[in-house]
Formats: sequence, C-alpha cells, structure tokens
Amino acid sequence: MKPSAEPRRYLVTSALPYANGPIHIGHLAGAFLPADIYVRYLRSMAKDVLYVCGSDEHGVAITLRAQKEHLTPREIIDKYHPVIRDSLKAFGISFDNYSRTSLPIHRETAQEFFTRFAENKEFEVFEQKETEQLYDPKVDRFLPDRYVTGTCPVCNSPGAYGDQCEKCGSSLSPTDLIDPRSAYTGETPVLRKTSHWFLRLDKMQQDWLNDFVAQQQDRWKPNVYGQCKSWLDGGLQPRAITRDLDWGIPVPLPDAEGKVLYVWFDAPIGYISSTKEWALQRGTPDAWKPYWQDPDTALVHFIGKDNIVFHTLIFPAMLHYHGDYIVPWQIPANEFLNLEGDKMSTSRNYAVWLHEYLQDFPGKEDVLRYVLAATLPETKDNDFTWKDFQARNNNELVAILGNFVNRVLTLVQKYYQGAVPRPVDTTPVLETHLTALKQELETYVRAYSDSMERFRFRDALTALMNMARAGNGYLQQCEPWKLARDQSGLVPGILYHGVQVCALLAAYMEPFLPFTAGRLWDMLNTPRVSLAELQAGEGSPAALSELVPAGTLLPVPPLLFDKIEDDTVAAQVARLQPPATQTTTAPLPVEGTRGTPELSPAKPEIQFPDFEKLDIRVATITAAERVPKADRLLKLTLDTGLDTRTVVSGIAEHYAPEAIVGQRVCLLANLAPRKLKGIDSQGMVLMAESPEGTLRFVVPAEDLPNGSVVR
Ligand code: B3M
Ligand code: ZN
Repeated sequence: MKPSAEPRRYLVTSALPYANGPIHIGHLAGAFLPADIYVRYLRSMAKDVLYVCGSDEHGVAITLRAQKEHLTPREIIDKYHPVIRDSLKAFGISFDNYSRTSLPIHRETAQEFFTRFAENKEFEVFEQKETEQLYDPKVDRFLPDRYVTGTCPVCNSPGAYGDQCEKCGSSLSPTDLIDPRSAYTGETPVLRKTSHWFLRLDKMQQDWLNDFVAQQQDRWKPNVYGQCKSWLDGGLQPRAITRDLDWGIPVPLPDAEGKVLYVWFDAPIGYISSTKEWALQRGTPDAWKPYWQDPDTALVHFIGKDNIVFHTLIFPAMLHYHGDYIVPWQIPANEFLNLEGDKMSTSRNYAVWLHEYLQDFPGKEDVLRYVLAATLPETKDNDFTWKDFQARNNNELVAILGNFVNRVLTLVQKYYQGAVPRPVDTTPVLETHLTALKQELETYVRAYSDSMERFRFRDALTALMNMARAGNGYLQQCEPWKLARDQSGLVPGILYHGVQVCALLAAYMEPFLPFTAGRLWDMLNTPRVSLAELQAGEGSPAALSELVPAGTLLPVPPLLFDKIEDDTVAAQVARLQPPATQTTTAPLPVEGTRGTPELSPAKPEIQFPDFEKLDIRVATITAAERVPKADRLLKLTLDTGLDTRTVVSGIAEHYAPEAIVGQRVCLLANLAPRKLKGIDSQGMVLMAESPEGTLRFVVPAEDLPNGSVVR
C-alpha cells in the first residue's frame, strides 16, 4: 500500500461530523483517532502534513434534529459545533484547522463546483431532469432522504430511511420504500413532480471510475475496495445533487428557488474550504493550493464504513471532472465500533459521549485513546466494553508501560538521587542481555513503522507495548535491585539503558498517547526527540544512543497511569441507556411555531385483531423504589389481581417512589418480559404523555378491582 514514490506532502482529513449532536466513541474510532495517530506519526517523521476537518452543518440530519429540539437549524449548529470542536481538541485530535460548512468560504467553494459542472458541457456528466418525488400535502413539503421512513425493500425491516436502511446498510431512494410514511405527519406521501440536477455517475463510471478504482486494488484496504467494487458491479445510476429543502447552500442558478445542494455534494468540498480557511488564517491565501492541486500530494480520507461510496466514487468523480484537483490516494475506512454488544446511536442516546468522558475522567484522555486504538474496527466490527476499558488500563497501561517507566525512574531516584548514572562496568552476561534488548527493540521499531505505513494502527500499538515489555524483560534479567546490595559498578549501566528505553517509548508513544508522552519527556527532563531524529541517529533506530545524557537530573517521578476501580466502570455501565427502551422511528412533530411543542401525529390505521392482542389490566402499585444508577427508572411491585409482579418503569423523573404506593394503574400485562438494569421487568405501566413530555398515570375513572380488563 506504500506509494512507489514517497509523496512530497500529505493532506489528511477526518469525515466531517454532523453538527446535530455531540461526538461519541464511535466517531472517534471511525474517523478521528486513526487520523490523528497517522498525522502525529507523519509529523514526528518530519513530513509535510496538513490535517483538516470541520462540522457538517447542512442536510436533513440538521433539520430533523432542529424539529426534535424545537430549535432552528442555525440554532442547532451553533449549539453543537462548539461542543464538537472543543471536545475533540481536549481529546488531543490535532487538526491544523477545524472549520464549519456554514461559512461563506465554503458556500462559495461549493457553489463554484456546481457552476463548473453546469457550465462545462464537454463531458456530458451533468443534467437537469424533472422527476417525481414523495411529497406530504398536509405540510406542503417534499420529503427528501430521511423525511420518509418505511419498510426496506432489500431486507424487509421496518424503519428504513429514504436514503438508507440502517439494518442492512442498503443505500435507497425514498421511492424505493415499501409503505412509506412522512416524518412530518406519519401520513402516506404522494408523488409530485419537481426538477433536480443530476451527476451522471453512470457515464462517469464508464469513462473514468472503472479505471480509477481498478488501479486501487492493491492500495486500498480490502473492505474499502470490495465495497466499492460491488457498487461498480451493480452499475452506478445518475444521482441527484440537489434537494427541495429550506436549509443548505442555495443552487447558484436562476429559477432554482427553494432548491439547495444535496449535503453529500457540499460536505466533502468542506475539506477544500477548510484548507482554504487554514491558508487565509495564516496569512498565505494561496498556501492551500499545493495540497489540493499538486499530484505529489497524498490525499488521505479517514472515514467510517457508511461513508465509503461517497469518498471512493462520488467525491473522486467530482474532483476529477471539476478538473482543478487531485483525487484521493488512500481511504482507510474503518468498520463499526459497537458498545457493550449493541449498535451505538445518537438518536437513541446510546453511546459513550466524549464530552462526558472528559468530565468523568479528567487527565485520562490517553486511557480512552489507548483502549480505542487497541480496539479499532480496522478489519471488522469491534466492541467497546467498560470491562475491557478497565482491564486494558490496569493490565496493560499500568502493569506494562507504567510499571516499566516507574521501576526505572524510581531506582534512579533511590540509588542516584535522580541523576542519570554513567555506565561504569559490565559483564559478558549483562552484555548479552543488552544485545538481546537492542535486537528486540529493533524488531518492534520496524514492526511499528511498517504497521503505521500500512494503516494498521492496532499492530503499531502492539509493537509499542512490546517495546515496553522488552524493557521489563531486560530489568527482570539484570535485576539491578539485587546487584545494588553489593555496591556493584554494574547498576549504572543497567539503569542508564533503562532510561534510554523510557525516552524511546516517549518518542514512539506520542502518536497514540500524546499527553503521556509529554509528561514522560518532562519526567526525563529532556527536550522531545522526534521519530525522524531517532531514525536519522547513529546506527539503527533503537541503538539506544544517548537520548537522555548521563548526569541529567530527573524529578521524583509521578505514576504514569493509575488503576481504575470496579465501581468507576460500574457507574459508567449503569449510565448507559438500555437500547431497547427507546423507539427509533416515531414520527416527528410537524414543524410549528418554534418553542411550542406540537401534538404527536396520528398513527397509521390498525385492525381490531391488532388491538385484541393487548392484555391490559387494572392493577395497584404496592411498592416502589429507585433503581440504583439509573436516573429515570423506578422498580415497581404490582398487584395485578392475577399475580404479584415486578415492572421497571421510566417514570423516576415524574414521580417520587414513596408518593405512588397505593396508586391504581393500567398495565400492559402480556408484554414479553425484558431485563432492565439486571431486573426482570414483566409488563409495562401505561402512561399518558403530554407534548412537553410530562407523564401521568392512566387509570379507570371509577374504582374497579385489580385484574379488571381494559378493552
Ligand atoms: N457528515 C456523515 C456522517 O457523519 C457525514 C460525513 C461527511 S464527510 C464529507 O456519517
Ligand atoms: Zn434493509
């Protein structure tokens, strides 16, 4: 996957996150952390590299969120853009620029792209067409992309969106859905004519994309190349790059009132406008050009797997047919990271949120960086669990890396008052241990660099930890603490080399653990040494040449990492919303006067047998208590007339447990039992919910015995 010739410079991007919610660890593992590791590695190798990103602020992801929060799209992006930017910065994601797509510089850049296509008739890859789109007459609006939900025509799952089925991953058009429903009203939409602009991907495929992709077979990761190939094998279709929506970049043509650019047309152009903004901010307005126009630049897009087609086919085609730009060199897409065995989801609030982690674990940015780097879904989906987080911290960071550094630096304090000793004596046996150490380090250094160049960051991290293991092994073999008892002249040499290994680790850990690396260099009282300097040094990279000179005075070392206790991770597990308690596809309120919540829309018709299946009974709450570590849940004991049973109910924010003992309720008694926070919940207490979200019990108007049937 290495280019035959070394690129002259690198432009690295991470997928622009939608400004519709905060960042979670799925985003980090997909697009941010691997990019940051790679960029920090390249910088340390003294490469010319620029790393840009920004918030994606257009499209239905934003407008849907605005409706949900009863805010305007502008208010939504202004709310989430700073949260995203600041949390990524605090996590050490080292962008050269983090921009946003609502800026004029982006609008101009994106509109110029569109105009270029509209004006350039030469390739015939652009056309305007009248099409039929789904439309909701009740609210007088077209229903682009996620404004329609329905049953997936491919896998038959309900709740598929108009642009994609999240169950099977198929990319869809709104008109493909079976039994489509408007997200505004829940009504069945109608077809109505509207005019849009299309990229002729079918033509682009024949004329250029087939060849372009064929050339990438040995360079792109198999999961990326494979997905791309299967799209091409299926034959690309013309794709609309405009939408009927009142939020987005206006189509820069006369007679295009109410039409905006499709978000997936403008968002990748955001990489270019972010680079332009970087150049302007540093007072060299043209400095962006070589990064986008010189074929000696390697353009690298880090993304998650749901973004593959846009980055491997559509954006390269846009760049190529525009004519002024280079095309991507590498697209190291990752698969998905799950959380405790379930899919993460912003809309269901099922995730580990970065801003919350940073609050809960101050000073432990690198622990999360480490655990995520070790579990990156590089070749297949992977799972994040809090148990694993704790285990990797305690058994790897503390027990291997921290332990090695701590042992060496503590002994230097103990025997030499912190002054790095100068080697005095040695023995043939000690020489053998030292030679073995150097050989091991060299092997791991090579594996590290090789893995980095091949975008195998987990393997590079393993190599780093193996360097620390080699250090521990060396200490174990030399046993300086035993020799010291005999006032031996052998100890200085052992500890001197131990200190050099610490410096080597500081240099190699920097891409993964930048905060720890900084602290370690301070503990070594030595200016940072880059990987380029290390590798240019005398002899081999791991020759342990004098990185920390003898005589350097080291401060009393603090611990590099500390243990994470059981109750800390238990609290995190308890805080996760159980994924089953949230519904995903409830219709959204009709957009009304902002700030006034609207009634939830009517649901589609059902038949009487559907209703008959429900066994609803009158019951009485006989006991109620809070569920530990779950803010929203109460554990209720119910007398149902038929039996006494336990039901977990999400009403803790509405009722105090002591206030509802004796309360009559209606219970959906034949709902399949589910486990919530480890408690078996047998049924569901019916609640009425107001538009503002207030919950109240539903009870018979006059008293009836427990077990009475509601029908
Ligand atoms: N905003 C989609 C996503 O977050 C998107 C990426 C744009 S990259 C140009 O999945
Ligand atoms: Zn599907």
